[in-house]
Amino acid sequence: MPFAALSSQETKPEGISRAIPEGATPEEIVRLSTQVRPSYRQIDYQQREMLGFIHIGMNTFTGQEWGTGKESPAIFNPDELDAEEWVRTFKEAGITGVILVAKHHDGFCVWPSRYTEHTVAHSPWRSGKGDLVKEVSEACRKYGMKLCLYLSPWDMHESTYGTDAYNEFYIHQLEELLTNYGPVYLLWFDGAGTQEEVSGKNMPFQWERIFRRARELQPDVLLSGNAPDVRWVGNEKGKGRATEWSVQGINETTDWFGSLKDYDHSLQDLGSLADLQSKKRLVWYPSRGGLPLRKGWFYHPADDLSIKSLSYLVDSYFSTVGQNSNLLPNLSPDPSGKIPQKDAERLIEFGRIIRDMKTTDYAKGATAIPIGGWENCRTDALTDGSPFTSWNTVEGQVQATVEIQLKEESTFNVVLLQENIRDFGQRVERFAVDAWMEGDWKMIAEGTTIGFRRMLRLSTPVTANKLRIRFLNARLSVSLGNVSCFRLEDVPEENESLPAIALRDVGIRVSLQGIRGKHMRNLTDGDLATMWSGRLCGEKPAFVFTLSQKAPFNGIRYSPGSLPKGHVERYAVYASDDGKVWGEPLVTGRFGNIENNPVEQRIYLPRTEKRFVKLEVLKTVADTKVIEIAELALVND
Ligand code: FUL
Repeated sequence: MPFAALSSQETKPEGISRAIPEGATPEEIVRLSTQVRPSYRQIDYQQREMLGFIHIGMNTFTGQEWGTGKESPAIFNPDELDAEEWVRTFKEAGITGVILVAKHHDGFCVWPSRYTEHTVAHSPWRSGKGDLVKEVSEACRKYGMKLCLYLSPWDMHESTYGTDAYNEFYIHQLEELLTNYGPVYLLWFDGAGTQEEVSGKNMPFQWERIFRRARELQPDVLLSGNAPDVRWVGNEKGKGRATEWSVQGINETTDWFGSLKDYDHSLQDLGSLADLQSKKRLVWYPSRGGLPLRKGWFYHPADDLSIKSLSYLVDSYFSTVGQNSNLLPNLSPDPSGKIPQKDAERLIEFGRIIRDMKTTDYAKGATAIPIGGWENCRTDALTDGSPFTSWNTVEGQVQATVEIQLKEESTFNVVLLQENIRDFGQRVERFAVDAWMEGDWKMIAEGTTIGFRRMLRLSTPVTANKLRIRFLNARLSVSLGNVSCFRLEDVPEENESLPAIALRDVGIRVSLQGIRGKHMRNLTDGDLATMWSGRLCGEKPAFVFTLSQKAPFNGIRYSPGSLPKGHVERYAVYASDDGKVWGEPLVTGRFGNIENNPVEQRIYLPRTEKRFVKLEVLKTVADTKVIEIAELALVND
């Protein structure tokens, strides 16, 4: 798919947003929503489909997903790190840019920031002379890849975090990143910890000032995350929405918004008319979904056997990229700095499957025949591969049909539809696709929104020489920019994730203390599909493992349930010989990022031999009383 040549437009159009006047009727809101447009940055970004993520930092060396800010830079030493190898891996996978975590929530900087001691300059890596942002930026330049940087707003190490002064500190760091390493394509302002409930601090972020400074230094930079250009799709599983609007409603009055109020990223109907009616402003705000190839974002050896399968990656591609979103696959270098070979191979193979799919567009050069209400019907506009040459219907005409006469009979299993978002915004609300088979039209797919890109993956390949697209409803009028047909190869179904392995040859009973619960068997039956649910009701709520005999163990595995917030967040683990005297905890900790990425968690314990083990719940996500657990196991592995 060719990128829109920005230079051919001569100017770089900024986006268009619209205020919703008080008392606006649904018709007025619909009309206003069709006037909203993406900026040139967003158009470029939406065309890119995917950017690669790289997470390496303190957590790589401590086995955590979120650190504490108290880690010592002395543990950071990825001595075999080769940034070119990382960048080449993404490039081979067909990805055009890399997002490097320059600073994660623990505050450790992988470049030698002048504003804190908590950096690579105080680590043994490259004898304290290393600069990972520089190495990655040079590798990106060499391979023609876009450099993107993640500067976590939440900083657990910096003492000014929670005060006005932190804005200064944060802007200084941003200035370092935007002035020393060449063009930065995207800045990532992660939302985690910017809320008081999570970080324990009410940080008065001056978002507008932060964003304006970034743009002053680099006018082309995209602001993603807790920021106005690109939003979070609402999960970290690489899952998109079947109905995905890039036109979104917000309650903020500025276009430089950081934290959004009254905006729930997890809702399925974001951008629907019902949702827009409760909002004050309409903005172009496309989504993106992250996808760690492993369970978490950072490398943990225990996850070596549970890398996402090829079919999972391909499904995620269609769920996000195929549904008007973008996908960000993540690689996790190990403590040596190398990307584990299996992870690299998996990503490259996934990229090959997608690239091969796109090599032949069976609709390229086909003839399009308008039926009902269309304007600008240049015959090749819909099948020239570009979404920016398009047909549209007259205002008020929200139904229309187009027939696509392929050059020859072809077999395909993916149909790509694109609206011309640059010139018409997003409009289509419902459509169906038919193929001419055995002398008749047969419906092969249907859907709601299209937006920049909607890919319909058919369950079985279709052989036809004619397609028909019926637009059944739209906001004000229909616009269509491109139709393509592809053939996706069969992707083997596989699932490598292992069920939790409990202690062998030792009977273990789990009992509850200060918790009321149902379906105890579901907690330990080895089946992730059956849930235990319970309610915290007493002081020091805990799960107690009683072993039939004293036995060695070195960890606890915990697979959270499916309730959005019903997860354990902070814990302490105790061991005892008699189940009465518990002493000091073996460990205390936090399941970092469990709310947004509720995958199996692992508590590492010093190898211990006792008969009783207690997992005390110190805090749940959002302090909820109700929790749900798929599996809980004491392990020795
Ligand atoms: C989240 C963070 O909390 C995770 O650790 C990770 O960096 C992910 C990309 O964003 O919000």
